[in-house]
Amino acid sequence: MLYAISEIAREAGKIVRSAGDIAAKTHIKTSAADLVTEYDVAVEAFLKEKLLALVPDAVFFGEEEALQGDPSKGWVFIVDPIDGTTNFVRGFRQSSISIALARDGQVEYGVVYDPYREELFSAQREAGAFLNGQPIHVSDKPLGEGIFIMGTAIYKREYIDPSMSLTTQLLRRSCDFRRFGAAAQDLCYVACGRAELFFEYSLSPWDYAAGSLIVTEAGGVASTLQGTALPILQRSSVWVCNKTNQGLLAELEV
Ligand code: 2AM
Ligand code: CA
Repeated sequence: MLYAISEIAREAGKIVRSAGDIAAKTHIKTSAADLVTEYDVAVEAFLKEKLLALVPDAVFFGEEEALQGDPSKGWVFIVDPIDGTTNFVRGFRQSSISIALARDGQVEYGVVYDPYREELFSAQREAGAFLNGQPIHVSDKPLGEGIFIMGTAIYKREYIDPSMSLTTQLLRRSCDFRRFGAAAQDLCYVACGRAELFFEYSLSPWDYAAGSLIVTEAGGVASTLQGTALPILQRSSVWVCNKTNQGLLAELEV
Protein backbone atom coordinates (compact mmCIF):
# COMPACT_ATOMS: atom_id res chain seq x y z
CA MET A 1 0.00 0.00 0.00
CA LEU A 2 2.74 2.45 0.98
CA TYR A 3 4.62 1.70 -2.24
CA ALA A 4 1.47 2.16 -4.35
CA ILE A 5 0.64 5.51 -2.72
CA SER A 6 4.27 6.61 -3.16
CA GLU A 7 4.18 5.79 -6.89
CA ILE A 8 0.96 7.79 -7.30
CA ALA A 9 2.60 10.75 -5.48
CA ARG A 10 5.64 10.55 -7.80
CA GLU A 11 3.35 10.55 -10.86
CA ALA A 12 1.46 13.57 -9.52
CA GLY A 13 4.81 15.26 -8.94
CA LYS A 14 5.40 15.32 -12.69
CA ILE A 15 2.36 17.56 -13.10
CA VAL A 16 3.72 19.95 -10.44
CA ARG A 17 7.23 20.00 -11.94
CA SER A 18 6.04 20.62 -15.48
CA ALA A 19 3.74 23.52 -14.54
CA GLY A 20 4.12 26.62 -16.66
CA ASP A 21 2.50 30.07 -16.63
CA ILE A 22 1.33 29.53 -13.06
CA ALA A 23 0.48 33.21 -12.47
CA ALA A 24 -2.15 33.17 -15.24
CA LYS A 25 -3.68 30.06 -13.71
CA THR A 26 -3.93 31.41 -10.15
CA HIS A 27 -7.14 32.48 -8.44
CA ILE A 28 -7.85 33.99 -5.03
CA LYS A 29 -9.68 31.57 -2.73
CA THR A 30 -10.55 33.67 0.32
CA SER A 31 -7.89 36.40 0.25
CA ALA A 32 -4.59 37.31 -1.40
CA ALA A 33 -2.93 35.08 1.24
CA ASP A 34 -5.11 32.09 0.30
CA LEU A 35 -4.63 31.07 -3.34
CA VAL A 36 -5.56 28.17 -5.58
CA THR A 37 -4.15 27.40 -9.02
CA GLU A 38 -5.51 25.30 -11.82
CA TYR A 39 -2.66 22.89 -10.99
CA ASP A 40 -3.94 22.32 -7.42
CA VAL A 41 -7.27 21.30 -8.93
CA ALA A 42 -5.70 19.14 -11.68
CA VAL A 43 -3.34 17.34 -9.28
CA GLU A 44 -6.20 16.69 -6.85
CA ALA A 45 -8.38 15.26 -9.65
CA PHE A 46 -5.47 13.00 -10.69
CA LEU A 47 -4.89 11.85 -7.10
CA LYS A 48 -8.58 11.24 -6.47
CA GLU A 49 -8.89 9.00 -9.51
CA LYS A 50 -5.72 6.99 -8.77
CA LEU A 51 -6.17 6.70 -5.00
CA LEU A 52 -9.83 5.65 -5.21
CA ALA A 53 -8.85 3.02 -7.79
CA LEU A 54 -6.42 1.70 -5.15
CA VAL A 55 -8.95 1.70 -2.27
CA PRO A 56 -12.42 1.93 -3.88
CA ASP A 57 -14.39 2.09 -0.63
CA ALA A 58 -12.35 4.99 0.82
CA VAL A 59 -13.72 8.49 1.34
CA PHE A 60 -11.67 11.21 -0.38
CA PHE A 61 -11.01 14.29 1.79
CA GLY A 62 -9.01 16.79 -0.29
CA GLU A 63 -8.30 20.50 0.03
CA GLU A 64 -9.86 21.57 -3.25
CA GLU A 65 -13.09 19.64 -3.35
CA ALA A 66 -16.23 19.33 -1.23
CA LEU A 67 -16.20 16.25 1.00
CA GLN A 68 -18.49 13.40 0.02
CA GLY A 69 -19.18 10.68 2.59
CA ASP A 70 -18.38 10.27 6.27
CA PRO A 71 -14.61 10.51 6.83
CA SER A 72 -14.76 9.45 10.50
CA LYS A 73 -15.41 5.77 9.70
CA GLY A 74 -13.56 3.27 7.55
CA TRP A 75 -10.80 4.29 5.15
CA VAL A 76 -10.25 7.94 4.24
CA PHE A 77 -7.63 9.62 2.07
CA ILE A 78 -6.63 13.05 3.43
CA VAL A 79 -4.92 14.85 0.58
CA ASP A 80 -3.23 18.15 -0.17
CA PRO A 81 -2.44 18.17 -3.92
CA ILE A 82 -0.01 21.08 -3.51
CA ASP A 83 1.08 22.05 -0.02
CA GLY A 84 2.86 25.38 -0.25
CA THR A 85 0.66 26.96 -2.91
CA THR A 86 2.06 30.46 -2.43
CA ASN A 87 5.59 29.06 -2.88
CA PHE A 88 4.38 27.30 -6.04
CA VAL A 89 2.85 30.47 -7.45
CA ARG A 90 5.91 32.57 -6.62
CA GLY A 91 8.45 30.09 -8.00
CA PHE A 92 10.18 29.12 -4.75
CA ARG A 93 10.14 25.40 -5.64
CA GLN A 94 9.28 24.55 -2.02
CA SER A 95 5.99 22.64 -2.23
CA SER A 96 4.91 19.06 -1.85
CA ILE A 97 2.12 16.56 -2.39
CA SER A 98 0.73 15.21 0.87
CA ILE A 99 -1.30 11.99 1.08
CA ALA A 100 -2.51 10.29 4.26
CA LEU A 101 -4.61 7.17 4.43
CA ALA A 102 -6.49 6.84 7.72
CA ARG A 103 -8.78 4.17 9.09
CA ASP A 104 -11.46 4.87 11.71
CA GLY A 105 -9.87 8.24 12.48
CA GLN A 106 -6.24 7.07 12.77
CA VAL A 107 -3.57 7.71 10.12
CA GLU A 108 -2.14 4.37 8.92
CA TYR A 109 -0.02 5.53 5.94
CA GLY A 110 1.58 8.88 5.13
CA VAL A 111 3.47 10.12 2.07
CA VAL A 112 4.91 13.61 1.50
CA TYR A 113 6.64 14.08 -1.85
CA ASP A 114 8.77 17.08 -2.85
CA PRO A 115 8.84 16.89 -6.66
CA TYR A 116 11.67 19.43 -7.00
CA ARG A 117 14.26 17.71 -4.78
CA GLU A 118 12.66 14.32 -5.48
CA GLU A 119 12.47 13.68 -1.74
CA LEU A 120 9.79 11.17 -0.81
CA PHE A 121 9.03 10.91 2.91
CA SER A 122 6.84 7.99 3.92
CA ALA A 123 5.64 6.09 6.95
CA GLN A 124 3.37 3.26 7.91
CA ARG A 125 2.02 3.02 11.45
CA GLU A 126 4.39 0.96 13.64
CA ALA A 127 6.73 0.32 10.70
CA GLY A 128 9.02 3.38 10.84
CA ALA A 129 9.59 6.43 8.64
CA PHE A 130 11.69 6.72 5.49
CA LEU A 131 13.21 9.24 3.10
CA ASN A 132 13.57 7.73 -0.37
CA GLY A 133 13.47 4.30 1.23
CA GLN A 134 16.12 4.94 3.89
CA PRO A 135 15.06 4.97 7.57
CA ILE A 136 14.92 8.43 9.16
CA HIS A 137 14.94 9.56 12.77
CA VAL A 138 14.39 12.81 14.64
CA SER A 139 17.51 14.43 16.10
CA ASP A 140 18.36 14.21 19.79
CA LYS A 141 19.53 17.83 20.08
CA PRO A 142 18.05 20.15 22.70
CA LEU A 143 16.60 23.31 21.18
CA GLY A 144 19.49 25.31 22.64
CA GLU A 145 21.75 23.62 20.08
CA GLY A 146 19.13 23.47 17.36
CA ILE A 147 16.71 25.31 15.11
CA PHE A 148 12.94 25.44 14.83
CA ILE A 149 10.55 25.96 11.94
CA MET A 150 7.37 27.98 12.28
CA GLY A 151 4.35 28.83 10.18
CA THR A 152 2.53 32.15 10.51
CA ALA A 153 -1.09 30.95 10.01
CA ILE A 154 -1.34 34.22 8.11
CA TYR A 155 -4.82 33.55 6.70
CA LYS A 156 -6.12 33.97 10.27
CA ARG A 157 -5.01 37.46 11.26
CA GLU A 158 -5.76 36.91 14.97
CA TYR A 159 -2.83 34.47 15.06
CA ILE A 160 -0.21 37.03 13.99
CA ASP A 161 0.56 38.23 17.53
CA PRO A 162 0.59 34.80 19.23
CA SER A 163 2.72 33.38 16.39
CA MET A 164 5.29 36.14 16.78
CA SER A 165 5.27 35.88 20.59
CA LEU A 166 5.92 32.13 20.48
CA THR A 167 8.61 32.69 17.83
CA THR A 168 10.37 35.19 20.11
CA GLN A 169 10.20 32.82 23.10
CA LEU A 170 11.65 29.95 21.07
CA LEU A 171 14.24 32.10 19.31
CA ARG A 172 15.65 33.15 22.70
CA ARG A 173 16.11 29.44 23.52
CA SER A 174 17.48 28.27 20.13
CA CYS A 175 20.15 28.93 17.50
CA ASP A 176 17.72 30.20 14.81
CA PHE A 177 14.47 29.53 13.00
CA ARG A 178 13.17 28.99 9.45
CA ARG A 179 9.84 29.75 7.77
CA PHE A 180 9.45 27.71 4.57
CA GLY A 181 5.70 28.10 3.90
CA ALA A 182 4.93 24.42 3.30
CA ALA A 183 3.78 22.69 6.48
CA ALA A 184 3.78 19.07 5.29
CA GLN A 185 7.47 19.32 4.46
CA ASP A 186 8.19 21.25 7.66
CA LEU A 187 7.00 18.24 9.67
CA CYS A 188 9.18 15.91 7.59
CA TYR A 189 12.21 18.13 8.21
CA VAL A 190 11.75 17.56 11.96
CA ALA A 191 11.26 13.84 11.24
CA CYS A 192 14.64 13.55 9.50
CA GLY A 193 16.51 15.73 12.00
CA ARG A 194 17.03 18.88 9.90
CA ALA A 195 15.24 20.85 12.62
CA GLU A 196 14.25 20.11 16.21
CA LEU A 197 10.75 21.58 16.37
CA PHE A 198 7.84 23.04 14.36
CA PHE A 199 4.69 24.93 15.29
CA GLU A 200 1.80 26.71 13.56
CA TYR A 201 -1.36 28.11 15.15
CA SER A 202 -3.83 26.89 12.55
CA LEU A 203 -3.49 24.23 9.88
CA SER A 204 -5.91 22.00 8.03
CA PRO A 205 -5.82 18.19 8.32
CA TRP A 206 -4.40 17.75 4.80
CA ASP A 207 -1.44 19.96 5.77
CA TYR A 208 -0.38 17.72 8.69
CA ALA A 209 -2.12 14.29 8.50
CA ALA A 210 0.68 12.56 6.55
CA GLY A 211 3.53 14.53 8.16
CA SER A 212 2.33 13.86 11.70
CA LEU A 213 2.55 10.08 11.15
CA ILE A 214 5.97 10.49 9.50
CA VAL A 215 7.34 12.47 12.45
CA THR A 216 5.92 10.14 15.13
CA GLU A 217 7.19 7.07 13.26
CA ALA A 218 10.58 8.81 13.13
CA GLY A 219 10.56 8.94 16.94
CA GLY A 220 9.13 12.44 17.42
CA VAL A 221 5.99 13.78 19.04
CA ALA A 222 3.06 15.57 17.41
CA SER A 223 0.22 17.35 19.21
CA THR A 224 -1.84 20.51 19.27
CA LEU A 225 -0.35 23.58 21.00
CA GLN A 226 -2.50 22.58 24.00
CA GLY A 227 -0.67 19.25 24.11
CA THR A 228 -3.72 17.23 23.04
CA ALA A 229 -3.92 14.67 20.22
CA LEU A 230 -4.15 16.11 16.70
CA PRO A 231 -7.61 15.83 15.18
CA ILE A 232 -7.45 14.46 11.66
CA LEU A 233 -10.73 15.80 10.33
CA GLN A 234 -10.74 19.41 11.47
CA ARG A 235 -8.44 22.44 11.56
CA SER A 236 -5.98 22.56 14.48
CA SER A 237 -2.85 24.11 15.88
CA VAL A 238 0.21 21.89 15.42
CA TRP A 239 3.28 21.32 17.59
CA VAL A 240 5.93 18.82 16.53
CA CYS A 241 9.32 18.11 18.12
CA ASN A 242 11.93 15.53 18.94
CA LYS A 243 11.72 13.68 22.27
CA THR A 244 14.47 15.82 23.83
CA ASN A 245 12.25 18.91 23.59
CA GLN A 246 9.01 17.22 24.56
CA GLY A 247 8.73 19.06 27.90
CA LEU A 248 9.30 22.50 26.41
CA LEU A 249 5.68 23.18 25.45
CA ALA A 250 4.63 23.31 29.11
CA GLU A 251 7.22 26.05 29.77
CA LEU A 252 5.99 28.39 27.03
CA GLU A 253 3.27 31.01 26.94
CA VAL A 254 1.10 29.81 24.07
P1 2AM B 1 -1.29 25.38 1.33
O1 2AM B 1 -0.15 25.97 0.66
O2 2AM B 1 -1.65 24.02 0.87
O3 2AM B 1 -2.50 26.29 1.33
C1 2AM B 1 1.83 27.90 5.41
O4 2AM B 1 1.78 28.60 6.63
C2 2AM B 1 1.06 26.62 5.50
O5 2AM B 1 -0.32 26.94 5.80
C3 2AM B 1 1.02 25.86 4.20
O6 2AM B 1 1.20 24.51 4.49
C4 2AM B 1 -0.35 26.16 3.63
O7 2AM B 1 -0.89 25.14 2.86
C5 2AM B 1 -1.16 26.31 4.87
N1 2AM B 1 -2.34 27.13 4.58
C6 2AM B 1 -2.46 28.13 3.69
N2 2AM B 1 -3.70 28.67 3.71
C7 2AM B 1 -4.38 28.00 4.64
C8 2AM B 1 -5.70 28.08 5.15
N3 2AM B 1 -6.60 28.95 4.69
N4 2AM B 1 -6.03 27.22 6.13
C9 2AM B 1 -5.15 26.33 6.61
N5 2AM B 1 -3.89 26.19 6.16
C10 2AM B 1 -3.50 27.01 5.20
CA1 CA C 1 -2.77 23.05 -0.78
